Amino acid sequence: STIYDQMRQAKSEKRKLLAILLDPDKIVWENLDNLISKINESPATHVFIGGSLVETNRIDELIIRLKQKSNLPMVLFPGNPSQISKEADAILFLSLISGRNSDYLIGHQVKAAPILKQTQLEIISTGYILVDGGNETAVERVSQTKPLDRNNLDLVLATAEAGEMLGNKLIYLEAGSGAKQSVPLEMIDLVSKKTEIPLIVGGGIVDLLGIKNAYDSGADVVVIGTAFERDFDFFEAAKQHLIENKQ
Ligand code: 1GP
Repeated sequence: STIYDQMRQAKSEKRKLLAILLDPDKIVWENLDNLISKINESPATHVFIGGSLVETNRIDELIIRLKQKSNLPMVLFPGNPSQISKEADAILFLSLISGRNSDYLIGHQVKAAPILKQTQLEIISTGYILVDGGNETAVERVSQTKPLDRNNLDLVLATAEAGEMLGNKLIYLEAGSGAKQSVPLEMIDLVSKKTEIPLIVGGGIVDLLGIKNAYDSGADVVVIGTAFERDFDFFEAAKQHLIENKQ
């Protein structure tokens, strides 16, 4: 079955999914084997690969190395068509539906389509919604779009509903990598209740409690980038943190 079918299945069984986001530019190559072991020891169910701007031309090599030692699905999460790699398993085919920059709504997708036709990649159409996380993040800067107001639940909901009606298979609520504030829990709750398709949430989630709260509010997939990038023992440390909180 496809990666998307597995996501649908997980959602229907209320099994929560966790993606580790790797920015190919931030890979310390000498340390890659260690990074992969830490991913394998973590509760991650998916690896997402990409970034708003990626300069390295070593994405293929990165994915080949990852696949040698990890069985997790490798999913591209590209900021632009140059980040397509045939070595991955699937691609989040994103449209930045919170913004009104036509390049990120349809322009890059038109450029990507003939390239994707030459690959076996599973294409997963994704309505990508940028929500204000309290600071200007790379997505906002690079896409030159304004995030949606984090208090405007109606607008975020209508955007997600439109994405679903347009045929998107996933909705991704994004506060931006390194966001000060992650996506509001009541927003996750509302969107998850009013749409049927799996919901991905990411940006600014830095501890296990943040992950748990997102799941409890209705996220099907949580994405962790910065917190893991800063500390490969994040998932160990996060578990510890939760135990300390209980005592
Ligand atoms: C960014 O949602 C992801 O696209 C992850 O964000 O780096 O803040 O975890 P963080």
